[in-house]
Amino acid sequence: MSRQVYLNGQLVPQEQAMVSVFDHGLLYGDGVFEGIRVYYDKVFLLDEHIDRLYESARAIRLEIPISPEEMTAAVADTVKANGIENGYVRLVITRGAGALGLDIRKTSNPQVIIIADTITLYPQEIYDNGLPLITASTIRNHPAALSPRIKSLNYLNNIMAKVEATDGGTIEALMLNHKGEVAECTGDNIFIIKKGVLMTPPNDAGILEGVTRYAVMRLAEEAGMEVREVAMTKHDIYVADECFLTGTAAEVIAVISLDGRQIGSGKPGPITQKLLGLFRELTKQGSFD
Ligand code: PXG
Repeated sequence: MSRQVYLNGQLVPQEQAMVSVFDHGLLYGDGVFEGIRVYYDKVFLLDEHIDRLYESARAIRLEIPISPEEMTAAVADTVKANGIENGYVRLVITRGAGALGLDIRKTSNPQVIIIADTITLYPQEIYDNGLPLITASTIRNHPAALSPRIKSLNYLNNIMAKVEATDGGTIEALMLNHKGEVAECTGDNIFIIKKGVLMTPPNDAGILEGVTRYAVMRLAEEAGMEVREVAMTKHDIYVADECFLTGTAAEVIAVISLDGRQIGSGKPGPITQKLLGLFRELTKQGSFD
């Protein structure tokens, strides 16, 4: 089905939604993006995604030519124009076309792109049985090289780790940071449960601060659980009672093994399933307020 794509203030048929081959988004991966879900006609946790988009842009000195309020309205218009009740929204902001060189002062016209489409979900089998993880040899970007907190168009680091996952016969890979600590997966954050306490690596472990991560931490707290952001190593995962991933596409997915070593019972655990249930309730609401 042909989509209406938002491009710089206008909805155009997807065949006409084009950017220049001189765009620094293409030439250098110079830009930022967001991936957001639409559930039951509502764009899920849109404010949180918009905040992260503008923070990512600020971090790379990219000025988005429209305000967050205008972006919010443009997302709603694009979702409506495409009749998406349950689906996916991709926001992309590129640096714009420029000279063949790295100098951002020689670029102009950042491109603002919003795509609304349906989404291919992970097979139900993964939710029922959980996911085996492998550890990628590719580590997460060093924070002093390119902060993992920026959701930039430069995803090669994660793509290389994802290749390791698929080569290893699974769909996600654990990425360690430059200190050998657990960071996150290629497109998902990671959590463990030990003696009823929910734990996840902190920001300074070199992670993208996932919106789903935030939602699950908040839901767990509201349900009376203790939640801690702590540095962890693979050892903590091996000895955890439960382990799961969070992400826009994944929602909440149980992890049943790491590098062939069984975690907990080797099946999706009860707290993981409870949190998935609470998360799915939240998707009906659309936001916390
Ligand atoms: N870590 C990384 C490195 C990510 O890219 C997450 C964690 C989870 O964050 P959210 O906010 O989604 O809970 C991500 C998110 C895509 C795509 O199309 C990628 C993500 C999200 C949506 C779509 O590749 N990554």
